[in-house]
Amino acid sequence: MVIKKPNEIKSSEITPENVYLNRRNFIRAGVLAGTTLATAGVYKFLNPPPPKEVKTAEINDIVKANQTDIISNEELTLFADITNYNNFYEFSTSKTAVARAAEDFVTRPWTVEVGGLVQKPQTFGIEDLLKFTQEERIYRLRCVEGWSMVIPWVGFPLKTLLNKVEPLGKAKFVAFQTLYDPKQMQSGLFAGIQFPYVEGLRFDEALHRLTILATGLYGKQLPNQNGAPIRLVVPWKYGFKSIKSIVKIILTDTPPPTTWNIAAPGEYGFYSNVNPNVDHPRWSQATERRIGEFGRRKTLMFNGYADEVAKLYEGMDLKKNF
Ligand SMILES: Nc1nc2c(c(=O)[nH]1)N[C@H]1C(S)=C(S)[C@@H](COP(=O)(O)O)O[C@H]1N2
Ligand SMILES: [Mo]
Repeated sequence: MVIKKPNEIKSSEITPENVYLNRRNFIRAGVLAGTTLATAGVYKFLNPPPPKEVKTAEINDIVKANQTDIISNEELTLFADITNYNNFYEFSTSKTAVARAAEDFVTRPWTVEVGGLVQKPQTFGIEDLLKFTQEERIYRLRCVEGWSMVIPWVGFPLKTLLNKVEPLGKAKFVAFQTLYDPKQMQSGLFAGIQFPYVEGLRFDEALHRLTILATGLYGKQLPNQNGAPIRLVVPWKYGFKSIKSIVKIILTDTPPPTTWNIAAPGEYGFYSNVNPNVDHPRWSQATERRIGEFGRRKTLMFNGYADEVAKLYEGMDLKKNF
């Protein structure tokens, strides 16, 4: 397929809401024909809230180099799906409800504190971080729940930011934290996980070229439901490592706590690399449903990025370090 630069994508191509709606109706008809079950859960599934149309600023004026790094040549997931099927537990535990629940989330002013084991701790304003934004990266995002998308992120390597604060030699890990504002994030008390949401990477994973801080997608500034104004993307790991709406990045010498590991240590480890050979204790990880497709596809080792990242884990038992 031809990958277009963000400024070549017409809004009619990236918001094909009618296509999205028609497909939903098609699924609905198929399921109705195939079942007589009419539980409340099924009813809810068949009648998701209508997709929310997202209006967000173009990012073109701050994309300097405007280069596209095609790391997946598969068909892009529709903008309407990327922005209406989300995991963001602070706002809602229902994937189709996040877009509306996050509609009024305030992301300006916004700062990200970067510190810990560094020479020059610094707090960055979002305007400065947007200036680092350089390129579009087309990555697969694979959720631990067995679905995936192909998303044209706009962002910059995490390494760019880490270099600015001059990491000390003893830095071995990087800890990340999401904003937690219970006034704005109303699902927090009922979500069943601890907030603020925290995540972590080993330092070499954080410095890897595939690891980016995303400030946009499809050439537009990041929609609230996708983690505005800045979120991590680590494409070879399950989606929950890609922490949203970051306010703090701290370099440490010990492994940082991670939200899903705290919630269920037997189910979610520190590494959480996409691995079709290691099942989740309650379900297989061998296949996935690509959002927008029928049927399932085989999950690839490291989500298809093995050539670039397998060497980070040489000599490690990935069944133990899941
Ligand atoms: N703060 C925060 N970050 C989060 C989550 C969350 O609930 N809270 N969910 C994670 C999970 S499980 C996934 S699959 C991805 C989903 O990103 P998307 O909605 O942009 O596709 O965000 C991740 N980052
Ligand atoms: Mo996920």
